[in-house]
Amino acid sequence: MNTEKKPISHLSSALANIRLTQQQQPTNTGNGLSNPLTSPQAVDRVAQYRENLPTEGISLFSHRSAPNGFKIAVILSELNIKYKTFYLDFAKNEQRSPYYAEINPNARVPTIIDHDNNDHAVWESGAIVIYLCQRSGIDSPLWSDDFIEQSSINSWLFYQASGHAPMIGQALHFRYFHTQVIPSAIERYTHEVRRVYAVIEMRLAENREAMNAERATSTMGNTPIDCSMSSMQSDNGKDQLIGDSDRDYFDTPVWLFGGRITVADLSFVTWNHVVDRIGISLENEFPEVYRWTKHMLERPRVSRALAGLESD
Ligand SMILES: N[C@@H](CCC(=O)N[C@@H](CS)C(=O)NCC(=O)O)C(=O)O
Repeated sequence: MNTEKKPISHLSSALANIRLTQQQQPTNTGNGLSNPLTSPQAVDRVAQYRENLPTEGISLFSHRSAPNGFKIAVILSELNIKYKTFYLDFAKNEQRSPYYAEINPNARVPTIIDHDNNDHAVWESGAIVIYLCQRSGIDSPLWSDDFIEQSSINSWLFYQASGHAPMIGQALHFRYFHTQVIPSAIERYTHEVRRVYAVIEMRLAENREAMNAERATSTMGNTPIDCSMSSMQSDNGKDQLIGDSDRDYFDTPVWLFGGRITVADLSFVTWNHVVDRIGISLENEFPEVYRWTKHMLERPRVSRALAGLESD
């Protein structure tokens, strides 16, 4: 039997191959801006790009193994916005290029430049997601035209950006990149990631119950005999009746808010994709989160974005 662990995506395999020099280099100051570029060509690449910007669509500054960057690619793809990705090279400290710092003072990815809007730049992934929704128009199916509903979507967006991604990031850091092995730090952040997923699991399970209660109420009394029922042998040899509604109890997708997929759900997908790297099995530990992630990964525009393909 082949016991080699198969990566769940090119994202997780890229992450598995990352070395300290490529990702989290220790820096002297908070945002690392005092750490100069290690290569003059790096300045040129970002500067050159900014001198010859595309005239339409969006430029996305990302990195080939950055879940926060792919998060924006997924949203751009789902909103069907034309975009071009510029992959920064962290090994050359391109994220600390002064040309990049002008559009992202935090020197991280992602950042976007909107060429259809006077080359307006937006940084911080949560802010970018909201900007893209508003840019697409309030009737986007992934967003809402109602400001109360928008606030509920935003709660999940902020939860993802402030609670979910950073905790996984810290767990990865202490597991793979920290200069010393500190078991208590690994344990603390891995535990926190589990807590974050437990909140989501609970929400999805509640939504599934509500969906099924609603279905039961709406069909009650309408069909005295369910024609979709089929016979199946149980362990004790007796026939059992299994209805389609039972069979698809778990197959029907449930979403965080509003009974439909929104950017709130999609903002989690890239990090869910790499969480196995910190020893968490969504399939075994958080079955609703696992099914939810699977439904998102099956969307053609999500898989295209994760494969680095930019438009239909
Ligand atoms: N809060 C930021 C986090 C951005 C972030 O940490 N990005 C990572 C990649 S996923 C990065 O740019 N790392 C480069 C570095 O640490 O120098 C966001 O959501 O945009």
